[in-house]
Amino acid sequence: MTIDVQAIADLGPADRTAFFERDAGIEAVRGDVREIVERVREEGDVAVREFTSEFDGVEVGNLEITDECERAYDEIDAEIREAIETAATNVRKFHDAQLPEDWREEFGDGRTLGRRFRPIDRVGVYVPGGSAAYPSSAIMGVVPAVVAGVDHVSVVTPPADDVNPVTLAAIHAAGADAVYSVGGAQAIAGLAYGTETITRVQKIVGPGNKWVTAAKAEVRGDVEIDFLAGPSEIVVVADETADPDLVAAELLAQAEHDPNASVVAVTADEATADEIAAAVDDGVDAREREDVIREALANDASGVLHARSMSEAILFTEEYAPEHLSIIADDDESLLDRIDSAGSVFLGPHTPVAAGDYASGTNHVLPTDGGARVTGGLSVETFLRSTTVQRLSAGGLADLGETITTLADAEGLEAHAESVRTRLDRLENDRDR
Ligand code: HSO
Ligand code: ZN
Repeated sequence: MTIDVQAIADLGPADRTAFFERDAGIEAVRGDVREIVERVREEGDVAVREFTSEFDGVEVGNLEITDECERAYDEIDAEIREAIETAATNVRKFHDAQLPEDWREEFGDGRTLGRRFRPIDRVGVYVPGGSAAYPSSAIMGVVPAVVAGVDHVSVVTPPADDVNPVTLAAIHAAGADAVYSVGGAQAIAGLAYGTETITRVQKIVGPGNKWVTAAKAEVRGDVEIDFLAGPSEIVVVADETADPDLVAAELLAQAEHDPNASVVAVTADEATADEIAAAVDDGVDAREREDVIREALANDASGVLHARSMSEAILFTEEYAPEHLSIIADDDESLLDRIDSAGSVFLGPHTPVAAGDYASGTNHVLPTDGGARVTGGLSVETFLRSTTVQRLSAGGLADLGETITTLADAEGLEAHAESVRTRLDRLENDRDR
C-alpha cells in the first residue's frame, strides 16, 4: 500500500505527534537565514545580488521587473490570460464582499463608539518560483491587498533562467505596483528593511519554502507578517456514501505539492477506509508528479484512518486543525458544525480543493501546522488596520465619571481620575451658573 490504513484508536504517541505537531522544518535553517537577513539589512542591493548569484545561480540585471510582468501579460497564450482574469475576478469579488464598513453606534446615553478601517500603506507579497511556481499564489496574495486599498503592493519572486512567464503575467493581472526579481530569505530581508531598489514594507505575506518561512520568522517584530505557512495539508472526512475515487483524488492532488505534504482521509467505516487506500494505490501511477506524491503519502503525517464513530473522526480532525478540510458525507453541514479549526472548508462531492486553489474566489494562502487553531487564511482584513473612535456627550461623561475615577484611583493613577473630575467640575459649574 502506498498509504497506511490505521485505526485512530491504535495511534501511539509518536503517531499522534506526527499528525498533530506537524513541523515545517524551519528551525534547522534559522542560523543560516539570520546571517542572510543581517547582510541584506546592512549591505542592501549588493548582498541581494550576491545571494541571488549564490543560491539561484543567476546574475540579475535589473532587480526591478515590473515592466517585464506587463510584457509577459501581453505575450502569454490568450487562453491562459483569460483563465488568469477569470480567477482574479472571482477572487476580487469574494474579497470585495469582505470589506468591512466603518461604523458608529450609541452604546448608552451619550456614549458613541465605533470602528474605522484603513489599509496598511505598503505591503510585500512573496510569490514562490522554482519547481513550485504558482501564478495562482500571485493572485491570492496581491488581489486582497488591492481590494483593501493598500497604496503600494510590492511583489518579490525568485529569478531563474526560465522564470515562468505565466507567474509574471499573473502578478501584473493581480495589480502589483512594483515587482522585484529576488527570492528566498534575501527577498524577505529586502522587503523588511528596504534596499536601494526595494521599497521597505510594513507587512509581508505569502507562502514560500523553508528559507522564506524561516526569514519571515526572523524579521517578525521589525515588520508584520501574515503567518508561517508550511507544506500543504488536507483532511478529508468521508462517510460510506463517499466515492473513494474522489477522496483519493483529493489526497493525490495536495500530495503533489510537496514530499512533506500531509494528506489524511478519515472515516467511521473500515471498508470505506480500505477502498480509499486502494483508490490511492490505483491512482498514483498515472500521476505526473508520482515521485513527490509517493513521498508525501509515505509521510508519517499521512494516512487513511478509521474511527469507531463519526464523533471520533471529528475529534481527530479538530485536533489536527487542517489547512484544507474536505467533507464528503451525507450530513456534511452537521459535521461541519462540530469543527472549529480548519483553514478552508470544501463541502460535498462537487467541490474539489482545487476549486479554491485556483478559481472559485476563496484564498489559498492558509495556515498550516495547526495554525488554523488560532487564525484563518489571507483575507482583506490581513491588509487592514482598525481604529476605534469615540465621543461622549456631557451626559455620557457624567454617567461614566464615577466608574472611571474609582478604577483610576484604585490603580493609583490620580491624573487619570483628575482628567475626568476637571470636566465634571466644569459641567457642574456651568449648571450652577
Ligand atoms: N494548495 C495550495 C495552493 C495551490 N494549489 C497553488 C495549486 N496551486 C495551498 O496549500
Ligand atoms: Zn493545491
